[in-house]
Amino acid sequence: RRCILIGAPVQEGAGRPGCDMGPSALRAAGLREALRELGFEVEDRGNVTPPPPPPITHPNPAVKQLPEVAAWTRALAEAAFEASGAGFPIFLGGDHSLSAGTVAGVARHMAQEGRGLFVLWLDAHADFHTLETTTSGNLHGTPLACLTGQPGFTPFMPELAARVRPENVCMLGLRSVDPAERIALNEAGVTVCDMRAVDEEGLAPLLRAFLKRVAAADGVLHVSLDVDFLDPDIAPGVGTTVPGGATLREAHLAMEILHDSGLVRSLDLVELNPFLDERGRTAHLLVDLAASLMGRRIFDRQTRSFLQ
Ligand code: DIR
Ligand code: MN
Ligand code: MN
Ligand code: MN
Repeated sequence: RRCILIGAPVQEGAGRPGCDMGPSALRAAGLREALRELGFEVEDRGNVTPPPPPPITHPNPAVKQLPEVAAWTRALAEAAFEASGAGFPIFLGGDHSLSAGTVAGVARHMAQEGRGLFVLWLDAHADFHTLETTTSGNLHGTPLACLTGQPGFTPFMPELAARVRPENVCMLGLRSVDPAERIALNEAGVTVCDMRAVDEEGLAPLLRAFLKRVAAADGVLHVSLDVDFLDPDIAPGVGTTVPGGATLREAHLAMEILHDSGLVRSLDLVELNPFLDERGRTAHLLVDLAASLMGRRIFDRQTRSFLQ
């Protein structure tokens, strides 16, 4: 029952500055205290510092800050590998490019345990651009393509590319997908639950169907929570708001179901931009969602009953 907090003040992958303050805001909003209240021992390992950026350039001139992101993700993969052997790591972002590192590190640990890693990607966006297809050049739009082995990443991030099977990934909350991402996703075999699916079928059945697959494969789950998964009305502190996101209760319900599944082993909290937040409102919401994922509840439910 140990939680390990790892700060990842990465902002080089986002289009605007401010995500580097995310780890501080999450700490100030009481993440450690909320976890202690749930009975966890909390070990805060502080913020990761990246090694010097490697001398790499990409032929696509749109690509921004690839050396910096490569340095960050390499360091984070190492930190994630170590932490996932010692407890439940929570990675405090930082923009979403960091997940190329954290997920790769967790996947490496789980492979040693003989467990397949599944990933739940809660996001308005697919983050499925390759270094060739990105037009914004913001590398927070690429981590899931890197992790699932889409072409072109290996020369730049050899230790991170293709660490997760595309069939083991479920995206939930999508409502902003670029044309090149749509084409790649149709080929890749990733499970895609867009906001229309959430509206038509409900979040709980979609999530349960995925969790059943994780359990059936004896897998374990990493949750990557992008602030813009949430509706901007409840979570304004992010640089890439998209209207029509998850409601407060949908988000908590997802976390509550995930907790009851007993399958989650690690978590990213990413894209919080405290400069755009309203007096810590979004930071507090993320702390509350993390608490729900880690076991805060209204009343007890029969654990794992949904998996029967
Ligand atoms: C857009 C926005 N697809 C891009 N992406 C993200 O820039 O590639 N925004 N991830 O948060
Ligand atoms: Mn282990
Ligand atoms: Mn994202
Ligand atoms: Mn996003």
